Amino acid sequence: MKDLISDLRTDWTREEAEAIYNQPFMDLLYQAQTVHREYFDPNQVQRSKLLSIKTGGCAEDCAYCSQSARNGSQLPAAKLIEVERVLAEAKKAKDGGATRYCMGAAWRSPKDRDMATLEAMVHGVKELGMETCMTLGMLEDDQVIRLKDAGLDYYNHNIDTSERYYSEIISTRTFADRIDTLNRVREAGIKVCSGGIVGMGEQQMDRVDMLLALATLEEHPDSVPVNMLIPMADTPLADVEKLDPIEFVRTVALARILMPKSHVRLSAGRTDMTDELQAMCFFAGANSIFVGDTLLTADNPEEDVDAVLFTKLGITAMAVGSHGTK
Ligand code: SAM
Ligand code: DTB
Ligand code: SF4
Repeated sequence: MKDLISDLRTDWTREEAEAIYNQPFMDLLYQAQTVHREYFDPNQVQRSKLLSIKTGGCAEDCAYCSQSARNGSQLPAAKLIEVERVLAEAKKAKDGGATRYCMGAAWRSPKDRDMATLEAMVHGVKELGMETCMTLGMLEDDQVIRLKDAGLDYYNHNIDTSERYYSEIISTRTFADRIDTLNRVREAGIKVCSGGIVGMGEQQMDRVDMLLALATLEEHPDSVPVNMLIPMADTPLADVEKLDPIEFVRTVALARILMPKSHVRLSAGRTDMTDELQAMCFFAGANSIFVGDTLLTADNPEEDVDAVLFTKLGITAMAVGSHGTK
């Protein structure tokens, strides 16, 4: 094993990333935990809450998603929900200990007629004292500026997989479209949340390349969600072979080592993970989760189940605005 001290590098090479990913598992975990401790308290985990503000009927064809109108699952298309409902839900989430509120919409991109409502949501959630995050699809320059001016702290926009595997998963937009939106968001001064999904039938090199793409952006994303695919009925990935959990932990560890100061989020898929697997992910450097019993459309562990896990592991909640310095 080489040098354990990790700087904020954006010039990682594929050879370096592959060597980190493929080293003996104990060396990988030790390196990840060592890097993690340089920037974070290893016993603190940040908690975000998700809300689907516009569900179903999406024009995109993402092969993993229950909300695409093109997938067989045909989740009915709902309208953008009311601001009051969002604020009532956000208040509950805050009372439950979440520090960041993430509002997600099943859109290719927002329509200009929706912007005023979105701005009001951001404004209202900020007034509750929570960090705000939205995930609305691709954004134009003027939309990014309006959201920034409304007080949006984070924008989630996942690259989902490697550039090589991307067209196997989505045909209605390109990897380059995703990177364009990420650049716009960063240039406007909104913090970037970007990660992807593993367990979609990709190769090991796709997992490595996905993280390499994020780690070689001009700046590392502030948050990197690593989602384990939740197989959705009637989607093209409904019956994909399950990923070996050790590969999942290796992916989390590589994210931590390449992007030492980012919040690495153990995102979708926790309902099917054992306590031991989640503990190993935290040891590998994951330090953020989604809380509450629902993600956007899928189940997530109940609050009391997470509370028991945190107690068992001696993990405490990270405060609002803790950005990777101990
Ligand atoms: N429509 C917007 C977009 O795609 O950018 C925002 C919402 S979308 C549901 C947000 C992210 O959730 C996706 O990019 C994907 O990474 C993740 N996701 C969606 N369905 C998932 C599933 N079945 N399993 C794991 N992650 C999933
Ligand atoms: C992210 O990376 N994962 C979240 C959030 N960003 C928007 C979404 C997970 C969705 C899981 C499937 C669902 O609930 O429909
Ligand atoms: Fe639409 Fe987002 Fe689902 Fe893709 S992931 S189908 S863009 S809601």
